[in-house]
Amino acid sequence: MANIFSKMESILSDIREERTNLLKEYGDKKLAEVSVQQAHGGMRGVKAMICDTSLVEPDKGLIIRGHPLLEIQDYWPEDVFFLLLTGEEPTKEDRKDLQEEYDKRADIPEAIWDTLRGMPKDSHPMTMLSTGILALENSSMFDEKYWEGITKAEYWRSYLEDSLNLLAKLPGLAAGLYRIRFDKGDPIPWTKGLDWGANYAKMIGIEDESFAELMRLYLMFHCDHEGGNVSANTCHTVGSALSNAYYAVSAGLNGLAGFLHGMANQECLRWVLEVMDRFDGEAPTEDQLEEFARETLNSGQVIPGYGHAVLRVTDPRFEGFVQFGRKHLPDDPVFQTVNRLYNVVPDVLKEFSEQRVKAGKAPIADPYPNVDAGSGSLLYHYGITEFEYYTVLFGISRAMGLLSQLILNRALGVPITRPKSVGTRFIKNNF
Ligand code: NMX
Ligand code: MLT
Repeated sequence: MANIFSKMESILSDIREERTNLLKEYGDKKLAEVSVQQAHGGMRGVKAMICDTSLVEPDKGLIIRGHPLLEIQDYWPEDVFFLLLTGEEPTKEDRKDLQEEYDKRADIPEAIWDTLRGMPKDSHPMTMLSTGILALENSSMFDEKYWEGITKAEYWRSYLEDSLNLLAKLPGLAAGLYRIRFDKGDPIPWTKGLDWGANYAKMIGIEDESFAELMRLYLMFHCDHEGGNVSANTCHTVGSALSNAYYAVSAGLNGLAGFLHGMANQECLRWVLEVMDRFDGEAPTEDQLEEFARETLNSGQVIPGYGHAVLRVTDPRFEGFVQFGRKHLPDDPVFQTVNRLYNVVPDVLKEFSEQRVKAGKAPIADPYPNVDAGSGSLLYHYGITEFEYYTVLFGISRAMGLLSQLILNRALGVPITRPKSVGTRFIKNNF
């Protein structure tokens, strides 16, 4: 049995006891009150769910199990999955244990490739990812165990089995669908003994050590963003009905495919290339970029890669990607454009926000770049120029956070999600 199972066994009784005591002691304390504005406004700021894998502080960004992201940026994806799930810092053996598990579980049945090859030629890569995950659903261990009649206390174990199977296959699925969708040849199989990030790099067909390094970083940076973001929240809700990990992750990733969520990375690169096209593919000056940003706002569109529902500072994930770019591709014109945009866009957004407020509209709460403002320029540099694909990479990384939250929720017996809705008449009659 993999060490990760015994590790979970050893920590679960404490976590369960802690939860029971916490509810006994503080069960009737109030976390939040909800205003009519919040109920109409995407529940922004309403504290109404529990998530221990990570936290997003408005002035600090992502903190994973107490570690600010940039302080653990040398973690590999295997390490961060261990940390998210167990809350403990991984050892070299923990990383190796997960790698051995992935080696055993990474093969992708031919039927999955047949399914993806049979899809419309212009299918969006996120549709192919989600479909590929659903096509793997017939192998769910949880469903099998549920029909055998396992107790609730045992649910987490088969969710963890399903999670390891899915995580092992996701890099191959993502790389293979890229090759099918963009006519790059047949999928390349998993290489035993190679880590998750480097395996992905090899399977997409880019054999370059600095690209493998980028993939470890990229796949680690997107892993989680607490519980309330659209993909995590969706996965949480679907999983709460005891839909298995395949259904729940696929649902979460369908949310990630929204333009205001993970799909902003494709939109951001589309926007950057659009302005570069005007200047023959060269990096435009800051004045030219400022004008372009104003044009975008005045035409009623959002500036992709800027703004956030929670953050009020530059996203540390963006900072980390800029650091990588400065080291590996400082002269790349796309990367230079992204950097110049960072010098001008926040002020343009602040000015636009003031105009909005004068016109009686809501301010733009966060004028700074989020993760999606920088990631695409790095992928583009290494030859992944099909920007419709970028959200797939966000998705396979995010699966680690979704699955960690899902396993913990089943281990703690978190009940089915069912908030109460009220109608407009209720508000009119009651206030
Ligand atoms: N460009 C133009 N307008 C913006 C922007 C932006 N980048 N960000 C916010 N606004 C507008 C927003 O559309 C809203 O307008 P209205 O009242 O007319 O509907 C107003 O400012 C107030 O919104 P906020 O309270 O600042 O932001 P909210 O929490 O509602 O939304 C985002 C957060 C992330 C959806 C929003 O900032 C946005 O649309 N950003 C661009 C898309 C993007 O980069 N998304 C990726 C987020 C990270 N991720 O990976 O998921
Ligand atoms: C994320 O990584 O999920 C995004 O930054 C969106 C969010 O946190 O709401």
